[in-house]
Amino acid sequence: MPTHDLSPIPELFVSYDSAQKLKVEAGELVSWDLTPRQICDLELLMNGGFNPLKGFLTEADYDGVVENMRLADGSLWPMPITLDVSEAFAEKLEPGQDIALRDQEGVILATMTVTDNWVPNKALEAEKVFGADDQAHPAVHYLHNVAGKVYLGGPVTGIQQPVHYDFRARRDTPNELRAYFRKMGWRKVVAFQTRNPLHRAHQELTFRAARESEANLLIHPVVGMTKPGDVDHFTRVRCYEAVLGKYPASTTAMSLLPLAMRMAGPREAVWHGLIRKNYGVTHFIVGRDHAGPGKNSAGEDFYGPYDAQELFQAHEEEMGIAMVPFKHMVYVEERAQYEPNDEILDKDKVTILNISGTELRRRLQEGLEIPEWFSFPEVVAELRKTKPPRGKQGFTVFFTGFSGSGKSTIANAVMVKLMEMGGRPVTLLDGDIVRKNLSSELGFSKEHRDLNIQRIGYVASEITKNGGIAICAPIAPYAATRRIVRDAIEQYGAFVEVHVATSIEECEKRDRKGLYKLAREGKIKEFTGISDPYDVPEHPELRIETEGTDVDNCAHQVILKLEAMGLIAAH
Ligand code: PPS
Repeated sequence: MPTHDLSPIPELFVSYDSAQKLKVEAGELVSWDLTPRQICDLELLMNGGFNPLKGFLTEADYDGVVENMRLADGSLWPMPITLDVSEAFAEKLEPGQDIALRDQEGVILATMTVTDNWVPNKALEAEKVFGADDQAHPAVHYLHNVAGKVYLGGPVTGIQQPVHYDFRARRDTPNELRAYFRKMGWRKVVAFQTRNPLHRAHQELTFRAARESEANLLIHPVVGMTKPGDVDHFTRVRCYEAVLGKYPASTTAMSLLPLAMRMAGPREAVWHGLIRKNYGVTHFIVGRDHAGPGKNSAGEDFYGPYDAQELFQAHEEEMGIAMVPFKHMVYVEERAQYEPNDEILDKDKVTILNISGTELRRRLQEGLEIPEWFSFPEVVAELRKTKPPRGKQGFTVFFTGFSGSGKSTIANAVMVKLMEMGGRPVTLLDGDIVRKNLSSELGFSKEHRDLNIQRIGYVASEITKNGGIAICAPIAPYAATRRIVRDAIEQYGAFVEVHVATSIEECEKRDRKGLYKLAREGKIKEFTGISDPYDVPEHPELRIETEGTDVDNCAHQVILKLEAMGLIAAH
């Protein structure tokens, strides 16, 4: 049994007076504007959540962590915490140079002495840390498409915490939670990590876990970054607050963890355990498929269901935090209570009820009943507020295909049909319109095309978030960029990718704008399909063959798809 040492752990902050002085001096330094994920990592580095790390990993530490989950000095650490930057930024730096780390508004949060500056082997990192170099894994996708090419390592000096305006009273540093446990006399604390709303089964299992370990309970949800598509943390925290009142008085606390998850399954479980240990926790609940990223590109799970529990258990002693395996709880109708599935001996005589995550999302999307045995009415009401039925949510239809494939014509027809139906505002972001109004300075290099598509994605995601319909019709030749746009939009509503699959031969034959002729003559460079690549979408929601089909019929196929997806009411 781990001893419960609640003395303060080291932080990376300097004193208030030194911070004021350092902040002025840091104004002169070369500065790096942190990404949202780096801000999360920096917060936990500075406040001791990532103890024993003293900064972003050096190359030697990184190599050890990737290879065998150990820092160069042999300490257990499963996750590379790296400062990824662009090549252009890295080139400017001298070895040993101090840089300022700023948040997205330009506030200096810390300085860092750059001792290491290297180009990582990302494919190897993906294989070792996430189990496969497969971009269906959100962290592998991030690694290859969002993270910079170069990593910087070195010690960090903390000036101030990132500012949070939301739920301030619910945010604690490791030392604040340690002090709270000391004050309350909580000698054993079991933590529950979550990125989802809590329903009755979770309340049952967490309380049982605490009772069985004779411990107090800490609900410790992640509010940094979770899996794309998760319920936003504002909604979740309101849900958690409603559930908190269902536990017996003074047995349970809740605190928000500003962690950027990686969904790395087994390694993530060990990482979560080490972080909780820093927060002064003695026991940690690990469930089936803990921090699982979903299916890989072959449609199989990335990790086995108990891999996380096994890896955690193998390091439990060294970590100094005990694992409480998560029991799969189901509702037994006859006894009107939740019971662990593997402890029900009379399964043939009772009715076992369960609603899966997918089924819950379906019921919310379609505005169907969610029974009281499954969740608390307050939680359901919160979820319904943020997730109205699909027919009332915003969405984006994203056409992609060669120039002259018919994207704009079909998009226009779809827009008119949707406007005729009414109900939600419709905006058309056609390739040419965007290039005139949003991207007039851009050309057709890969970099410029990516910027163009990201701008379209940004506008479409804002429209979707606010309940409108965005219809986009750019060429969007790169699969990775389309994926980034999809992830951004799916946080708020559906993303319907429509591949207008007109062949390049047909487009060239039609040559409506005379551009193909110019491209063949070499007068237009980097022309998609002629002298520039196009990644054919592998799994679009809809593929339209336009050859031999009139526009009306093509547009009708899109409308039928939208109806089938529950996005518009059937007529
Ligand atoms: S991209 O790749 O998504 O940013 O392209 P997009 O913004 O949709 O712009 C494509 C329109 O610009 C014209 N055009 C070219 N297309 C492809 N390659 C090159 N080099 C090029 N130069 C100009 C072309 O008319 C496209 O319009 P559409 O509506 O697709 O025919």
